[in-house]
Amino acid sequence: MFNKVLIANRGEIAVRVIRACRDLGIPTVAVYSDLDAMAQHVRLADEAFSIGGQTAAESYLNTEAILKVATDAGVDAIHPGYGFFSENADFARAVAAQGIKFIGPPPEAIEVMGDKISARGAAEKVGVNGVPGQTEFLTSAEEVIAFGEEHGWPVAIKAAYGGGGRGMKVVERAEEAAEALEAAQREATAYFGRDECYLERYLTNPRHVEVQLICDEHGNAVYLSQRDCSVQRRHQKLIEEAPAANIAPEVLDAMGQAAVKVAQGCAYSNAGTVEFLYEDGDFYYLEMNTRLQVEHPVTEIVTGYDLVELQLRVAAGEKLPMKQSDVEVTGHAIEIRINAEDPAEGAFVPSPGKITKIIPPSGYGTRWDGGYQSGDEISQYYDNLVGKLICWGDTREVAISRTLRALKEFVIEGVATTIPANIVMLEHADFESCTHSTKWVENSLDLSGVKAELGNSDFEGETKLRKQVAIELDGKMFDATVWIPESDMPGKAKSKKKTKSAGGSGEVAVPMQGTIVKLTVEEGQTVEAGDTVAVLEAMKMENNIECDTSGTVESIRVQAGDSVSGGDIILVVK
Ligand code: MV4
Repeated sequence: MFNKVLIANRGEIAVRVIRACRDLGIPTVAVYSDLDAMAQHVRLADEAFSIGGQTAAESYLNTEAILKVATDAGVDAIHPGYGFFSENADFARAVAAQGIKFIGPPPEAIEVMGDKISARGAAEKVGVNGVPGQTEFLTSAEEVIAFGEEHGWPVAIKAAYGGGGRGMKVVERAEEAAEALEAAQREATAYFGRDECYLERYLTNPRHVEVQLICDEHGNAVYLSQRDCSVQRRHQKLIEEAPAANIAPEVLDAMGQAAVKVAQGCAYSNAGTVEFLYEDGDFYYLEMNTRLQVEHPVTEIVTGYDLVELQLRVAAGEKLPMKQSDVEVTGHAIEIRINAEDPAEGAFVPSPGKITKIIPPSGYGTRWDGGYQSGDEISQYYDNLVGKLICWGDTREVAISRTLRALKEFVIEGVATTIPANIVMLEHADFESCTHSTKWVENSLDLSGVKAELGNSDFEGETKLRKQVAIELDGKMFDATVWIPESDMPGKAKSKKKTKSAGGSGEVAVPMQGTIVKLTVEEGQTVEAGDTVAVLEAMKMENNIECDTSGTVESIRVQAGDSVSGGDIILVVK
């Protein structure tokens, strides 16, 4: 086993890996950006080293700085967590070149699965079917039209080097082909630096079912149940569960075996997940994620295996401790991703800021995997995940009611969270009957009236702090939520972080950190209040930035591809 492990990550996943190492008696080394000097993963690790910087690119994506810490601290392995360097073959190779073990799959397997066309090829090679589609790069809109006429509409244009739904465009009919291809290529270039795309038939109402794998370096692979991750919005998963409900056991078993074949076909080792779309009794291979996933805890709960421990053991050269026939699935587990976002009737507006108080629920069948404690800051520079609530029960029904109990107990103050929306989802009959699909949240769930109590005022004026207070009325205690302007709080300076595109000033500011994908106006052009002037990629989605004054575009201060911070003025209308 390893002598010392560096965790090249932050937040809840860094905390999760540190704890697993500690369970095994392995000392840990954390790295941190300037913003994370006081973060929970830093407090928890045995040693912690600054790598400087604020943005991900300056810190958790700084190979040189991380490798220097690894060498200085004398670690013999690096765990990448998820995101950041977890699926980066170059980083995995750079780590290996220092004589340090990368806790993840071989770089060759990361590469095969990183390119979605070769990933399709890897499945085809072992007889696993993807959605009917192309294995070559798409070159023209005419090809899209020919494919649609042959296989039927709609057709999906996907970025070959993409993932997470970015760069995917759905084409309903021939007339849309040219524009959709242009948009897909533009998005692919903005996110992944390459514009190659390919085609697939588009399934209109699928469920997202994925198979967890663990593979050792001796050719053994087992699948550990499945997860249903169909409750998502704009490719952001909101709720995940294990096992996948409402699917015939033979189908699930075939899916598990297909996943094992895909992994063995590319000499895979360590933890990985094979994603499928499931529709009308059939499943189709989609892609393989070559990392530990956010939602791994639901699998741990129903199978009884600690996935991070298994990752460490197989990376250290140990054989898998189990065979496929040893794996049993018990009960049902549900994970809720709790994000610092105001549900805002379905808009899900980021709500970064200081968590003034957090008391996660506990009790039987309740697990909290978090990355923050009271007083910690959710920074606009990183993702909004506060942590994950995982609840389990003997049956799916029990798991649902326990999750609801726990969510209603959750105390979190200072930032708005997705909890009110999570409650609506779990109480919904479609979720209960497991008849929802990946389209459910966006197309049929009604979130009107669902928002952070009294609203997140961050974009309206002064920042207000949410506070929970107890009120006694007639000898009975009631909980109440109040929002107090920050300037009224004792010892609080007026918030400086607020900047807004002030009505009438003509200065258009972006509401959050991100990348300018496109400018839709030119200098000298006449605009009306409410017109879209730019497209900002932030929080993994494209957001239209509007001007709030009518007039002429006087100056444009950014160009496509620029990174911007929340509050930056990108354009002036006079
Ligand atoms: C699809 C699809 C339907 N048909 N491919 C989105 C993310 C990326 N992993 C693949 N995605 C999809 N690919 C075909 N041919 C529907 C989706 C999709 C989706 C997939 C999984 C989970 C949520 C989703 C939400 C919308 C679309």
